[in-house]
Order: sequence, then structure tokens, then C-alpha cells
Amino acid sequence: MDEPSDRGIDLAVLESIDDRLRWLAVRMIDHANRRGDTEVKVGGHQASSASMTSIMSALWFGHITGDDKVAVKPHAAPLFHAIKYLTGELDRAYLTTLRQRGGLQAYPSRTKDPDVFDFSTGSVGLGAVAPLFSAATRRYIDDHFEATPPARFIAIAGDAELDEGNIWEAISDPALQGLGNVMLIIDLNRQSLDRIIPGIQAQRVMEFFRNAGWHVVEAKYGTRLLEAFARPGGAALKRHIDEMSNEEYQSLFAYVGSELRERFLANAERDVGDFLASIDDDDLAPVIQNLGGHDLSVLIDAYRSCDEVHDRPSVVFAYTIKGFGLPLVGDPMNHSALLTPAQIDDLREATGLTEATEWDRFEADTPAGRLCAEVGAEVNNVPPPPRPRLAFPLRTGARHKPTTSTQEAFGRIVVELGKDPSLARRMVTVSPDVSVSTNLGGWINTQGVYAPTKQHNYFDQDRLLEWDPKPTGRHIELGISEMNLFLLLGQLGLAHEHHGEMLLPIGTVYDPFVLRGLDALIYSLYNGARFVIAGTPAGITLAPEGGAHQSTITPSVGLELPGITQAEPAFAIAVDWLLTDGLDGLTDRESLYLRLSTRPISQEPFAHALERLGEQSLRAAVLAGGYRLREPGPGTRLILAASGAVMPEVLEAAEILEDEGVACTVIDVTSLDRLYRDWSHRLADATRSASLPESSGHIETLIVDGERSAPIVTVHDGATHAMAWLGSVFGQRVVPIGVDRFGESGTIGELYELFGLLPEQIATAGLMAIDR
Ligand SMILES: Cc1ncc(C[n+]2csc(CCOP(=O)(O)OP(=O)(O)O)c2C)c(N)n1
Ligand SMILES: [Mg+2]
Repeated sequence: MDEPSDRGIDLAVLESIDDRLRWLAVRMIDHANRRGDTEVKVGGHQASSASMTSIMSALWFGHITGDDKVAVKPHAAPLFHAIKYLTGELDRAYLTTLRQRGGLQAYPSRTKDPDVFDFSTGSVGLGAVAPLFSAATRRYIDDHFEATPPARFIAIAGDAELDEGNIWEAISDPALQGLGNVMLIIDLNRQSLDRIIPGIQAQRVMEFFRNAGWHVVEAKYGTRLLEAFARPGGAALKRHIDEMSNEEYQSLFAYVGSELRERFLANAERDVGDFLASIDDDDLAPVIQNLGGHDLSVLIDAYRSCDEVHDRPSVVFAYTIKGFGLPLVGDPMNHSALLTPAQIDDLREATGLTEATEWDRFEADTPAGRLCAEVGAEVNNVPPPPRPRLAFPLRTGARHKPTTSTQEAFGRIVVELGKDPSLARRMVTVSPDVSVSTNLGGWINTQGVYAPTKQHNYFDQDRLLEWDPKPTGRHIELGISEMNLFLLLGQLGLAHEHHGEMLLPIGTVYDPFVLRGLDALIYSLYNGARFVIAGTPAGITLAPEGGAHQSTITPSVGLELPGITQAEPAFAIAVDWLLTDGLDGLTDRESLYLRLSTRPISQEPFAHALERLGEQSLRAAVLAGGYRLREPGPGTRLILAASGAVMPEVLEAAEILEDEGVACTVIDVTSLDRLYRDWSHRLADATRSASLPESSGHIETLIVDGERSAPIVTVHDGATHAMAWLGSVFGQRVVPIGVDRFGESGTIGELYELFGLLPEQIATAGLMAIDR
């Protein structure tokens, strides 16, 4: 193996880099755990890193080039940092900061690590397919903008990640087929966190990939094993290894020489022993334990074979052993195990290093040093320029019916935005089989459905919905997988950073099923992606649809998640302002989550507010989180604060109360999130500087002087908890009304009654709040 391979790659050089990477990753974790400056275990994964060192060295130093994007298995983060260090992107000082504040993150982070990962990973399964969604985004970009340079999209995942259903949802979606530039590499060490995976049935999993249209490659045996199999009688060795259980094969890694021979042959047929007689004791372990996933030339061949397949994604099953090259190799309990200081000393020595040189890079004028510099110059990340600012109107020209729903308004506004070609070219909608029922029909008819190749349309052209998929289309239809929705939105929402063109992605989803894709939503936000989602319809207001479709806790999800603003407007023009501003905010602010409803309500109260406050000031208030929809008459003060579809009941309750001599202010809370943040951030800042906050933020304009001791009734088609904090700002009593149980089928009236949302019930709650 010492001479340069015929591919122009010097395997000896690659192997020395491979050894150094394994050492650096293991030592970084060791160092983090021996600093002794934390009260909890620091952790880190030496065995998981060692399992895929060769996979990563072969990839970085023997395969990838400039524009390729790679997602790294969560537990291999230290290896990535070691690569970035050796190739010059990461400063040496960081090597001793793993899992430290301001240092290297425990798991790959696009946004927090100093050496930028293409994808964050951590929640297993999501990173394994994120590059697939990125490749789909690249294909979309190439079809709608000038073609980008060729790039490959690669994920390296642990084998236990394949337990996560989101992987199977992704690979089977028709929208994600045909992506020949995708390669998923599975670190098949047959071990997860707790155990050796019982009968992993690798073949069965491979069959799943084949059935989903993937090209499957196995890197099972290393060069030495393959050579042995090819010798006369070698077939017996192959048969014996193939028939052995995972557990038994793995247990052999603790042994060498005659003891290994004895254990290996314990249940073997005679011909296996006969064949092995030709191999010396010293040579036995390097042959029997020679897995493809630790053989650099086998791996590079496997990667290259994937490049030759252009019409579908590839998956490489690289057979490995957890802890390869370390004393804890193959131990079923090695997931969190750490080498002892003495074992570290041995490994340092075996790597040819001393305490003085242990963190060094290769000398620049050595073959390894030159290869590191070459790879660094080609693949290291250049920070992207800032996102462009686009010209958005303050409000679109969309016209709305006198009585309309926020969902209907949303559909019209999206169509209207699409009339400006400079916006339309960047807008892309996505829906998991609910585009029609979330009012994207108009957009689809004007902009078309996307498919990478034009599809034949067998149906008449004059139907209500034109479904004629073609490369110029701007709607991507997914199967019913909310995981796929949020993973795709996440990658579309990183198009600027990954592909050099900013997109304005808008996803629609039935509001309750935001929760079905929640981890993917969190994942995409954590990656720093920016997009808009319309959760619609929401709440018990979609009455007859029943409890399984009625969302209750989604407002809190939107409010509490970082990186996204939750908004729940009641009126059409407010939807327009929020959506237009939200898309503008994708340039330099954050994502937007609109919670919408199919309930048509009269737009008249809003028209009055518009007249009273003026467009400029009302728009600013709506964007800041709320406005005073109704001013009170004289009398005992009461505040009704509400969001969304319940507004007609709230306004009617105010009239009832006014008749009883209660002066009712009605606040339309358009974004609980903005209102809460404005207040709570000021509080946190004040606490930090130990001085009273000068203002409570926008809420001061909603609850004005003279009202700040009045009780508040909060009204929401959602769980009551989300709004209940409103009283804390000025110390007011709160009676929260909303939906704290699962819903059921019925009319809006029946269900509103069930949850105390009818005008009379709201009024009664108001009187109670005053009396108490
Ligand atoms: C969604 C999710 N569930 C659980 C975990 C905790 N966890 C981290 S790694 C792991 C096992 C990983 O096994 P594998 O993917 O085979 O990687 P290996 O350690 O073998 O390299 C588990 C259960 C997680 N990170 N994410
Ligand atoms: Mg594993």
C-alpha cells in the first residue's frame, strides 16, 4: 500500500493524515474531559469518531471539491474540526475548546462553530437527508436562475440514524427523485448508543433504498480481505464471515494472534481453518478485521462509483467498527467511553507524536502538509455575502371581499405579490398535499407547478386548477410529510448561503400538523434558514373537522421558538402587511409563522380602525404586535385582548359589556410573539444592568395610562396559557379564555360555546374579572 495509487492519490500520505485526524479528534475529546472545570460530565464520542475517521479522510482528502456540501454525523464533529484545523481553516487555539462556551460546539453547527459546517446536525436522521433537500434546492435554482457550478451533496450518517422515519419519508418523495449528485454514506458499525444492533439486516435496508430508486454501493470488505477471498479456498473465509452474527464478529476485535484464530474458528467448518492455516498469527487480525469502511482505497472507489450514476441518488454502506484503532474498539459499551490517560499516551506515541508536538499540523513542506494545504485552498468555506434587499411594497394591491377569512386573504396576497416579476422569480411555495385546501390554487394557476422535466398533462386545460408540472413552475408539491415540508423549507431558506441565490420560500400546512414536522422545523431554524409558513386552518374554528384537525398549542410553539415570528392576524389587510413585511424580513431578520383561519369575518371593524388611526400608524402597530381595535366609552374599565378568528365574538362581548356600563377596550393582538419579546427583552436587559426598564415596549401603546389597573380577559382559539402573561406587564388581573382540551366536531357556535368563546360568555368572564 505504500506506492501511489493509480488514481493519483498517495495512499501512504492519506493514511498518515487519517491517523492524525483520529488522534486529534480523540485528543480533543480527551482534553475537554480532563480540564476538570465543569460539574457535569463533558462527554464527546471517541469511539463514534474513530468509527468514521477513514470515511471522512477519504472524502475530504480524496474526493470532494470546492462547491460540494457535506452534512457530518453529529458524533463526528471533532473529526470535522480536526480536518478544518489541518487544512488551515481553524485556528489551533480552538482545539482545546471543544464543548466550551465560545469554543467548538458539541455537535456540528452552521451558525455557532468558527469553522462553518454546511449543515448543522444533532437530532439524528435529519442531517442524513438535509443534503438531499439541498440538492433539490440546487436543481430548482438551476431551473430558475443561471446554472450554478456542479456540486455534490453528501451526508455521512450513523447506521442507527436509519431508524428515524424522516429518512424514509424523504427518500420516497417523488419531488426528491433523480438527484444524481447526492451521496449518503452510512457508517455501518452495527452499533448505536446502547447496543450492538440486533441483526441489523443491512441487506433489507439496502433493499429499501433500491426500491426507492437509489443506487446502492457496499464497501464491506477491505483490500486485504478481498485479496484473501480471491485466493484458492478463500471462499470459505468469506462464507464464514458473512454468516457470522454482528455480535460475534464484533467481539473478535478485542483479540489478535492465536487467541483470535481460536475464537474465529470456534463455530467454523473445517475448510475455514484449513484456509487460515496459510495466514500467520501476526497477520491474522489485519486480515479478519479488514473492513471496507476503514480502507481508504476501497472508500474512494466507492465514492467514485457514485459519481458515475447520474440519474439517481447513491448510498454507500461502509462497514466499520466503532472505536477502530483505539483500545476500546468493538466494545458494545464504548459509545461514551473515554481512553484512560495511559491509553492516550500510547496512542500519541503510536501516532508518532510527543507532548510537545501533539497538536501540531503537518510541516508545510511534507507531502501530507502539501495535501492539507491543497485541500484547504479548494474546499474551505468562504463566508457568503449578505442577502440582497428586495423591493417590497408596504401593502400589495390585493382586494378583499367585505367578509373574508385570513386564509383566503393569504391566497390573494400571494397571487398579488407574484405579479411583480422581481419578487415572483424568488418566491417558491411548498405544500405537503394541502396546497388547494390552504388557498394556494390561485398562485399555482398563475405560476405553475414545478417539476424538473415537463410532464405530459392528460387532463383538460380548462379545469379550475391548472396542474401542469414543468421546470419553470414555482410551486413544489410534496407528499403528506410535514417533516419533508420543513426540511425542504429549511434548505430553500438557505439557498442564498448554499447556492448564491436568495429564495422567498412559503410553505403551507394544516396548522395542527406543524407539530408533526416540529423537529424538522426546529432543525431548519437552528440552521439559520429563513422562510414563511402559513399554518392554516387553525384551531377549533374549523369546527366540523373535529379534534384531530384542531390545533391548540401551536401559538406557543411559534411564540417560544427562536428564529421565527409568530403572528395571528384577524383581518385581511393585516395579513397583507405581515406577509409582505415578513418576506422582506427574510433578508436580515427571521422566519415568519402565520396562523390563519378559514372563517370569513366582516372586515368592517378593521376599516374603522384604519380610518381612526391612519394607514401608516396602524400598519406599524400591526407589525409591532397589536393595535386598539375598539376604544372604550365611559365606565369601569375592562380590557379584552384577543387574536385571530374569535374577533367578532370579542367585539360583540364588548358591546354587551358597554350596555352594562363597562368601558371595554378591545386589543387585536396581531403577534403575541413580537409583543412578548418587546417586553421581556427589555425586562431582561434591565435586569442585567440592574436598572428599571424605561419602557415596556409596544404594549404601552395598547394598554394606556388609566387602564393599567383594569382586569384583562384574553380570548384566543388556542390554549389559554399563550396569552395569560399579558397581565404581568402592568400587574393586571387576567381571566384567560381559550381551548385547553381537545376539540371535537360541531358548528363554530357549538364549539365556541363549549369553550366559553361566545359573546355572552366572554362578557360574563369580563364581569367576573371586574367583581373579583
Ligand atoms: C432524534 C435523536 N434521538 C436520540 C439521540 C441520542 N443519540 C445520539 S447518538 C445515538 C445513537 C447513534 O448511533 P449511530 O447513528 O449508529 O452512530 P454511532 O455512534 O454508531 O456512530 C443516539 C440514540 C439523538 N441525538 N437524536
Ligand atoms: Mg452506529
